[in-house]
Amino acid sequence: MSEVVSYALEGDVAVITVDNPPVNALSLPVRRGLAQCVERFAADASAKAAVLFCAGRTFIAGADITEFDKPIEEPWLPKVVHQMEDCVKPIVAAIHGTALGGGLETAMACHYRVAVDTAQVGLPEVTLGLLPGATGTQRLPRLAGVQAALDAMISGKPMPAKIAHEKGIIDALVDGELKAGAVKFAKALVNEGKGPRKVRDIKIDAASLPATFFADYRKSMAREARGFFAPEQIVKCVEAAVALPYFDAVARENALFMECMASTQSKAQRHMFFAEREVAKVPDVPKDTAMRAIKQVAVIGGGTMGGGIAMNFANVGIPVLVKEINQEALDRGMNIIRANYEGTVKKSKLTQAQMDKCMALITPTLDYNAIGDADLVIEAVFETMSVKKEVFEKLDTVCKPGAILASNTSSLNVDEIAAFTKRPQDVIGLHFFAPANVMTLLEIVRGAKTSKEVIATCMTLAKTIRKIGALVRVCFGFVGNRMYFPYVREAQRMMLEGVAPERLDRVAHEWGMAMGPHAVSDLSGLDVFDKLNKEWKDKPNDPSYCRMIGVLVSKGRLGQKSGAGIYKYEGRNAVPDPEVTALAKAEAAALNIPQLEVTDTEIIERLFYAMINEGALILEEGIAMRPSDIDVVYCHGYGMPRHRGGPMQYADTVGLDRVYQAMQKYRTRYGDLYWTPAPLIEKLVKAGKTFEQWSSDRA
Ligand code: 3H9
Repeated sequence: MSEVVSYALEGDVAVITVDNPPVNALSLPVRRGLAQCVERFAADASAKAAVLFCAGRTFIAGADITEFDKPIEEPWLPKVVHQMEDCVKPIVAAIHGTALGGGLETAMACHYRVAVDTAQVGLPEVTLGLLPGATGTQRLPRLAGVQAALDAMISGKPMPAKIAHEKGIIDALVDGELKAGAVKFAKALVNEGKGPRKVRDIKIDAASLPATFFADYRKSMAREARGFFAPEQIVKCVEAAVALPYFDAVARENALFMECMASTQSKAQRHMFFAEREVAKVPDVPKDTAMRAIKQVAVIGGGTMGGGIAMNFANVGIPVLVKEINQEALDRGMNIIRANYEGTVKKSKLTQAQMDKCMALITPTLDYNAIGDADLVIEAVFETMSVKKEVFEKLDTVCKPGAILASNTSSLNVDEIAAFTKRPQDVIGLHFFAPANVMTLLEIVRGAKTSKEVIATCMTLAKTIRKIGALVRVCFGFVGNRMYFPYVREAQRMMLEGVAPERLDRVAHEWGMAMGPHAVSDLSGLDVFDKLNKEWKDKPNDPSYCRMIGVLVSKGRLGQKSGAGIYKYEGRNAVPDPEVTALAKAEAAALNIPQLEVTDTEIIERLFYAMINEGALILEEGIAMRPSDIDVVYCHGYGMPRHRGGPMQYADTVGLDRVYQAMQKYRTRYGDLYWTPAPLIEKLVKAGKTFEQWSSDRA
């Protein structure tokens, strides 16, 4: 028998147990083991029914994602699930933890399903650029109905066992010990003479679907699915479920699954799955590093950023003080927080009682001494070193020993900030992204002297407040903003060369960015960029560098907030402004910058290759630990679509040799200043390697 799947008898019930830590993924040995155990059960005259149970923390959490880059090895999952379904004696799936993807597909091939009420079930394949490829697209519509099945598969979100029970996916909820409950359920089947029941035999009531059902569904998912390949494939599978005989539809599912698996999108999304787990691992900070308890937080500065940061802690039940310099600013800040929560209540995403609980955890204060007991203080004040100095010198005097002193700086030198205190080991950067209560990224900036204890505490804290923490080192702009500057630089330069802002933004948006760079600049405030440029000590010696930002700011065009920036605004609607085009033309003439015919391909190359080159420099300097950490930063903090997998994965997809050649082309046109390929890129091109290979070579 297999090492990861075992067979035992409990009276006349066979218990087939999968034990493949950590999440019982359906690796080849599990599939083989399942096939063998089902065969043994079928042949075992003493067993009248079987229970499929999983050891450890969860039921099967899906196919083994690590196998998707390798050739398929038999028995492939669709074959195994049909073998189970065709068994002439009943099999009961006993679900705890998360039955996901291939896990739920296996459960749906069993004849009955029971679960503990803490379990969750779902088909999250879409998040990996895949579709449920082991008959899930055929079975879920039969059990839960076409609409509910599509909703589950297109969102990829798991549902609690109770809901799954209501929808008919689960037959019974088990109180108490699961295995015993499932065996009891199986025995009752035997006693009542109930045999196997095949989900595939359930008829889908096609006549009850409106004629426009699928067309309407496609429209309704268009926004969420923009640019992604898998959602449309899933809809096609469900159309097949409705229109075709079961096995024809399964063949269609299989063909569409293979297309997904071979796609660069799925490769990128699978890369993101592992990147998001890898990012939490810090080689020089062992897992058992002592951590500090964070029971009280204080935020210095109650502006939009400070307020958003405070909400993160209140949302998870951690009391937080918000300190401002005067009552007016404090009231304004608290009102913004309240309005934010009210908006969420209005959208029914929070109850009034939950909002009240959160608000009660946020205490406004004007008194520095009030924060003396805080375990973590996050400064979110003006982005100027002199202001940071004032705050950190004060924190050093009022905070208790052992308190973590964090700066929400988006670019400034954390070591310099740490030096304003006598406890640099306790100082760290916690860079939140606006809106801080929404964006999932937290860039955690370790200074030269930040202690491992403080790093470990902050990495764990990121998870506590439901963010993804990416650990980086000190440089101007850290990882995210430092790579964003060349991207904005190219967007700005192309404006001078005659590329209309709305065209450039459209091309970037079509590539997959949530918003184009000009629209983001206007949203963040052109003055913010202008100030950052002024704070940057090693700014490129180039008068054209982000020229239009300075010009527009000098004319009071600060972006959305002033009603005009790169665009003019009618409400929140950005409208192209001929005045800006004329200004850009005049500036270009003054700087002797020729007007160019720039293709869409060039727009993409210049925006993203400039970013990628900076990423390569960042890796060489050790500012980011891995290329995949950079990808996490970009997909979680900068609106890059998961189907691209982040800038470094995108570079690998395009091919570093192509990136390199394009850079050489721009180097010839613009000179060495911006377009000299990073030595790491040169090295990898010579070796014929990718960033990913470079990363795994070093691991
Ligand atoms: C599928 O099923 C396709 C089929 O339809 C068709 C086939 C023909 N494979 O997340 P965690 C690893 S597609 C391999 O930190 P948690 C993970 O990398 C699949 N490895 O734990 C990590 O490793 P490490 C559909 C996997 O408790 C460790 O397990 N299923 C897999 O926070 C712990 O993971 C999904 O998409 C896997 N499937 O969350 C579900 N899953 O320790 C994917 C996890 O070395 N999984 N690992 O860093 C999850 O959503 C979460 O892992 C889960 C547990 C909720 C289960």
